[in-house]
Amino acid sequence: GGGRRRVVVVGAGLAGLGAAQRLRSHGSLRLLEATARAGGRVCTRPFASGLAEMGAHWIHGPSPGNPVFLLATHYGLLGPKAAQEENQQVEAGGHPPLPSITYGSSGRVLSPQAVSEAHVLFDTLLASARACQGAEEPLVPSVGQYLRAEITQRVPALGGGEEDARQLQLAVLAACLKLECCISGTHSMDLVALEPFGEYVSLPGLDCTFPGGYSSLPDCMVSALPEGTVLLNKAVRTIRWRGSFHEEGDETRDFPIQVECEDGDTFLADHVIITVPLGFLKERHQDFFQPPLPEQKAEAIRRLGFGTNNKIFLEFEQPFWEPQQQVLEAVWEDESPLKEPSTDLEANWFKKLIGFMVLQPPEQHGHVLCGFIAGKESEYMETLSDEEVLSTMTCVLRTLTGNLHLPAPRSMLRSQWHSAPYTRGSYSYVAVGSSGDDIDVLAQPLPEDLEDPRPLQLLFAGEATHRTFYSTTHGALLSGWREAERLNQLFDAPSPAPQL
Ligand code: 6YU
Repeated sequence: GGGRRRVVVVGAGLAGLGAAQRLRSHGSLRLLEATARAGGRVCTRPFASGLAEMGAHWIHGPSPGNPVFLLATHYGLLGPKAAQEENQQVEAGGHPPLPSITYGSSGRVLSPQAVSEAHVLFDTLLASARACQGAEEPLVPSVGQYLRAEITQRVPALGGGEEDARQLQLAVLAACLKLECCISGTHSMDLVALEPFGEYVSLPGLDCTFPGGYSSLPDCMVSALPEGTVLLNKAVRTIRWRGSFHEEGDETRDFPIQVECEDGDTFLADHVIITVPLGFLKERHQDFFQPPLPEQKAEAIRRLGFGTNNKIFLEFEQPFWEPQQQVLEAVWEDESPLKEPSTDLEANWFKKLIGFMVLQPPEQHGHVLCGFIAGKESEYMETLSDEEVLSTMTCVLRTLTGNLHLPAPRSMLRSQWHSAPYTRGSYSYVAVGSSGDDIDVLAQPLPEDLEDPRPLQLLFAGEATHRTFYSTTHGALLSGWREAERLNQLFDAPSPAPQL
């Protein structure tokens, strides 16, 4: 039975907490978390007069097929609007249509009609990129190359063939590509593989947020676990597996695994569920596992993509936007998807910023904008001081609004996911040179063969192990449940006859 088996879960994000929640052998369960809090990439911080989501922002597709939506509803964490049936049926494809205004780099508001024309074209091209799934041999390897080829074909007709209008269309399309980089968590769409792009599944429902912060969900999950299950500030250094380890003074019980922490503590186990981010695995997998992982698994870790998307929160004394505006989009008018992007990060990093979302409602948050920026420019931003980021953002907003006297924000807060030693980026994507099969390989337990005398020593969960919901909180949660269920089945199975 499962009662005598010792299970260690590494990482207390939604995958680790989900696994702990579902395991039916709580007596000997330990959840080791490197940082001082549970939640991982779900991380709510106080900011201005409200809250700032440093990581996950929305429930993508809040509908009955979404386990995060169901769990949040069960704990009573969602607002009345999210609970409405019609809200759950909207097919928004992940992008709620919010009232927006688009600023150009010449300091003017761009024609909503021109902007919307480019958006409609981009959405059409993106949908056709998704439809390349299963294509025998896609003509180009990446989503970026595919989109550029399609845009190139349409250049003569763009903007009705008039030169200035055409350039504006191209500039808006360049901004659309940057937004797509944020969504995919990548530096460039040229890094995102075309053929598997359509494997990602969007659930129905109008994306919603947590009124009390996304962290209210992992907080509830921790509270529901037996006291003492989660150990914080317990960073795992090495997982020794395929071994034979004993507690001091007890030679009768033999464990295949020893988990060694940075502080010298060790935990013996029969099974370890590893939920550390792919970014951490990419950097550390070679010495994190002793013996090292089999080559096929190491290859999947190297090949799959893990990039950076960060947020910059700005608090203002007074709003400079109209109350109905919810999105302020930024377009650099001389850009085009058909031109090479600048590589001078120091001079141009801020141009990767896609614009800002207005945090709602202002009565709760104050006058707060949330900017998004992905890729190498985002990683460069992480190396700057708070003062430098704040003054650059002030310049950007003055340029875009054409108001050189726009007051500087009162305060600033930004995420730094690439520098975070236990994350090393934001979320995973299927990179050029990899496929959905790599996700499945990453998810395979070791040893997988249930006939092995000590099967399922290492189990792998986390958003990057979910083939259709990677990069999301529901993908993370489902992956944790999946691995818990795998162990539950092993525990429930009749033990093989002892071999004599
Ligand atoms: C979502 C959203 N969202 C924005 C930003 C980020 C992410 N996501 P965790 O990292 O949580 O847990 C692992 C733990 O392990 C952690 O606590 C570590 O400290 C610990 N650890 C590491 N090493 C250790 C060691 N050695 N020892 C012990 N412990 C160790 N998801 O649903 N809605 O709005 C966003 C967003 C800025 C950074 C997001 C969003 C992603 C989720 O946050 C993320 O997947 C899960 O929280 C991960 O949970 P976990 O348990 O796996 O790891 C076509 C197509 C395209 C595909 N993409 C489209 C979808 C768009 C995704 N959108 C995201 C958007 C935002 C804004």
